[in-house]
Amino acid sequence: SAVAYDPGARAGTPHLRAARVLAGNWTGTSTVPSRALYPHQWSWDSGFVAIGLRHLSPLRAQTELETLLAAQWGDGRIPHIVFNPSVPLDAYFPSPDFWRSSTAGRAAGAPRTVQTSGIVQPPVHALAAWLVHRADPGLSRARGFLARVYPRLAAWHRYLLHRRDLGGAGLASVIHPWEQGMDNSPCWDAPLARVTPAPARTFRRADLAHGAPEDRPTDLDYGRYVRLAADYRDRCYRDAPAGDAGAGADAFAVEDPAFNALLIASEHALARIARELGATGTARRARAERLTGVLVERLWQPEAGMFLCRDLRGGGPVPERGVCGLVPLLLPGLPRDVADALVRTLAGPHFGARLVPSYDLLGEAFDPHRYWRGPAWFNTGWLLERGLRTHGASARADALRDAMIEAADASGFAEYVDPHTGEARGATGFSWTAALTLDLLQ
Ligand code: 9YW
Repeated sequence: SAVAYDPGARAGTPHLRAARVLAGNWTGTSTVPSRALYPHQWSWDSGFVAIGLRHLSPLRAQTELETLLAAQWGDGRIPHIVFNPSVPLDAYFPSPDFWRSSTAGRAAGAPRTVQTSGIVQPPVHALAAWLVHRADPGLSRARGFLARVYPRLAAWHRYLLHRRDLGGAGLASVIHPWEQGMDNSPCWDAPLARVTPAPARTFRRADLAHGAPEDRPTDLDYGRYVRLAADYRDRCYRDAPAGDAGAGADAFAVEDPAFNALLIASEHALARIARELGATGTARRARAERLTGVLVERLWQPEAGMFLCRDLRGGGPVPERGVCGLVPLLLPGLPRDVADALVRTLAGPHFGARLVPSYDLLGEAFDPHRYWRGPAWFNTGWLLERGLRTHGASARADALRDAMIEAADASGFAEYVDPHTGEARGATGFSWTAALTLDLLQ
């Protein structure tokens, strides 16, 4: 039967509610992850936000990425936070006076006019730029979008593949849990245990003013995060040469499967961007394929049926199953047996909940409410949905997509949710939850 146009019913759609979240979190040049909890621009959040925003406004999606890239450092790094100068210093910790990018980051080429952090986040940006271009190629060409972002994205990948190849095998390492994006994952417990925490009286957390303490990292974790970041800053954000584990090197250095999978997926995207700009992209595609092989060689664990992190300082694989170990499913060039095993693991006892948990359901540290120690997050869910589709598991991809859309909308676009019940945790009105829901609705 014919359905009459009804603006009232339209107001009730998940699409409109998601769009409203993004409108509310838009500052004019970029999007804050959450008004209350995260009042600045975050690097990988902006990548995910742009992927959703392209369905509402390709121009705003391009602007989101351009604003982030304008804060890139001379050495190629894209900082994990770009600070909004009109937000009071005590609204978020660590604030610009902790990072001191324009002085401590001088040698590494930190920008003079904008304040940023000095660490990085997962490289989802080239993938986002390509998807944003595809949403409106005419506008993108008219604005020279890809031509302007390409050199910056290429420099970003160069930084990660050279300065961050601390293990010497070709993969990028993270030197702080915040760099990997899954802050308090149990994967970091062992590598972090070697770090002497900064005394609690030397810093003041801002997150507890907005979030329930039982949903957030502990004070002890925070002390260690602060120590690692302060040491890096005090070394003027210099990266140690590959293989150097000595006094000048980072206490924490981990090869993470999700970070590297995003780098490889983004390298594939850079190959497409290069082609669009008139080059062949062949060298980049070959590099992406070679790196996929290195990822499997270094981090694939057949007995676990998934990838595990490698702790460069403690030597060897970290025996914890984090969702990061499933994210390489995103890669088209994965060997068939590896992809099949990942699809099985996703449905098995360790990860088989309604929504994909951030950590092993059977793990000792599993907590369905605490941040990256169990709750389901929408960015990792989105990456896995894409991965399932890439490897032909479309019925599973559909089921995950439907469960995510339902949980995102019902939770008020929560930052993270209980993986069994979908109950909201952390902040609501969270940007990447809304953005990726929009993308899944297309
Ligand atoms: C923090 C902004 C960021 C995300 C991270 C997430 C959290 C920041 O929020 O970290 O202060 O702890 O873990 O992935 O980018 O949304």
